[in-house]
Amino acid sequence: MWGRANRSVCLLGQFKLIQTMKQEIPDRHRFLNHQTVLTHLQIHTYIHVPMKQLVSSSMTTMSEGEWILLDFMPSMFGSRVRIALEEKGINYEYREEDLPQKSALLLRTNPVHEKIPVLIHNGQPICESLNILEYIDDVHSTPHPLLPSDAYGKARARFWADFIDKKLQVSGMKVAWYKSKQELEEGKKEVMDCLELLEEELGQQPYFGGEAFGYLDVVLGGFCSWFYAYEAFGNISIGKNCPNVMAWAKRCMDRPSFSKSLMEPEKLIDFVVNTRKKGGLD
Ligand SMILES: N[C@@H](CCC(=O)N[C@@H](CS)C(=O)NCC(=O)O)C(=O)O
Repeated sequence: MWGRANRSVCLLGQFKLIQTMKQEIPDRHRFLNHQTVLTHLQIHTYIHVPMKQLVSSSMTTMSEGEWILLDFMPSMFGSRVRIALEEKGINYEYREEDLPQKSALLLRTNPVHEKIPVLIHNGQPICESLNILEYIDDVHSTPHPLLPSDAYGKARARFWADFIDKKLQVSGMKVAWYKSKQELEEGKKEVMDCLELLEEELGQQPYFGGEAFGYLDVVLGGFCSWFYAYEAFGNISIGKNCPNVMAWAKRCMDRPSFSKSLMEPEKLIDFVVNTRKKGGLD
């Protein structure tokens, strides 16, 4: 069976509201063939484009076409992909997944993890949100690249992105989905520790990369509405110890790419309250 091993870090995976039998993935071969067929089709299309035109418009050609996002609205991982697509001005089709009953398309396009977000560009699936952000940046460098152009800047941005996913996200899960008072207390402390480190990294700059909005702003941007949920459930004030991070979040949330992409904080808090109730946590 595919994807059994990697199910620990997920938004809803902590408590299964509805236990559904996971489907076997009998059609992994079909998935691979599907990719192969598309590749052949694309090659076929390309050889009919005159070489001069192909070279001059190669950047545009790569980013054009059909973009489909398999997603789940409260997800910080999905949110960051939506923000990136909006920042780049890419039109895409949003498809909300029912996570307890994942679509056949999700299971087929992400057979390893069976998780959202999956971005499907011209039939080719890209999985894992950080990987998706880099793909978007690679094929659509306009209006400006998200990742810094220098090697050190890139390495630093990727380090903090990894920290956000391995530390902040995991600690935040404890605050939102705690099963005991002890877990909540632990989560609160860890969230604040993580944010204090990010406060130092941000310093007085408007954005993590400096004056310009970039990659790390997108990565952490997916958490902006969750900050309010952490405050509500943890009874903490992020702005008290991390005023720059909170001001950064507000600055980002004023951007159209954020208002179009993020679930509003009040709705997200309602979602957590209701899901906790349904899951018997409260
Ligand atoms: N590392 C992944 C994490 C994605 C993830 O955890 N997605 C969750 C929703 S937030 C999911 O699809 N969970 C379904 C499951 O675990 O069954 C990424 O960055 O894309």
